[in-house]
Amino acid sequence: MCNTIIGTALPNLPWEDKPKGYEGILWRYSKNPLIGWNPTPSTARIYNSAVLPYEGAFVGVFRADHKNGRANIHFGRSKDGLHFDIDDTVIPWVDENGKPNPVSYGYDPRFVKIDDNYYVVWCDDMKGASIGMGMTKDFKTWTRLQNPLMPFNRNGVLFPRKVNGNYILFSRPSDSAHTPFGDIYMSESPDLVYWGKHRWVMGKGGQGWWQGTKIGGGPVPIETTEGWLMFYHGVSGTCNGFVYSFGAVLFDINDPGKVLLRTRDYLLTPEKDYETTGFVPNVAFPCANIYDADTGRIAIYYGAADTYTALAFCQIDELLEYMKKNSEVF
Ligand code: BMA
Repeated sequence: MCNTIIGTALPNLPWEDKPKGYEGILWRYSKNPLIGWNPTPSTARIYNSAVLPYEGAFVGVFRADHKNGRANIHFGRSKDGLHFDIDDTVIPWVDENGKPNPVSYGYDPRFVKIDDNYYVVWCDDMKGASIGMGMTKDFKTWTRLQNPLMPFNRNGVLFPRKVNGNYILFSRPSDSAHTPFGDIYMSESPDLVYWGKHRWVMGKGGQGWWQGTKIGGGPVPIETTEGWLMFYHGVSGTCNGFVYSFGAVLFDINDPGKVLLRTRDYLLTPEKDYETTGFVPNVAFPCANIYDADTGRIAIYYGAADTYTALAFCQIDELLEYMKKNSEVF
């Protein structure tokens, strides 16, 4: 029994033991990728997507690049968290009065359950990249909420509960295009409508180069006895383009803007063919994690090469012990 993750048991968590002799803290699912090219009639690639447990099975919001090259978000279900039945049509968003309110494009969704509501936070179009937010209770009616922040911004990550009476949203302010810079900021709201108390949380850089160009929040943070654990992506610029790896960071439980530990080295960088080869080579982009609080096992869904959906695993105590010995906070 592991008591480090503050959450519920998930005995049907997708899982595979660490391969014998493997020295890393995070290991890949041996049957990756989970989702390959042209997964549904209207979509060319499904990646950078988010999954949550639901009634003994799983639900997810999926970033789908359509066959005209434009991205939008689809809903899907899975019995085992490994095989997905994804709608061929986009999520039918309505406004707060129930009128259709489609998004012009949407990508990199995060999915979070707060009380009995399921919130989607994605990269939205507000005359340029911005944070979109919406919610559903039943995966049938999908209500778009107001955009929480001004453009330009991406990588919105909503915490799974209020902290000190406020909802917490991480974001990565940027310019409109494929931004060549970026740090993670935090905003607070009492009601998911009015956002303020904006502040800087963590920046690119460090001794290593893997996160030297920009960083961005990843999956919904996991509440643990040691703090909030979040995986995040770090980008390095090479003469052949950007390389997206990911690491982990631990924040103070009562002050999520305070970094306690941060992996000095990446936990996963593109190495496998499905990560180094695809629509955009050399991208590993985590958007979701699910976990079993009883065992401390964590499964991380990440997009690979802007083409595939892949899965990796770790165990919370092993990860935290590693982070204590291999942290660089700057
Ligand atoms: C980012 C986002 C991600 C994408 C990554 C690599 O800016 O657009 O969706 O995975 O670039 O192309």
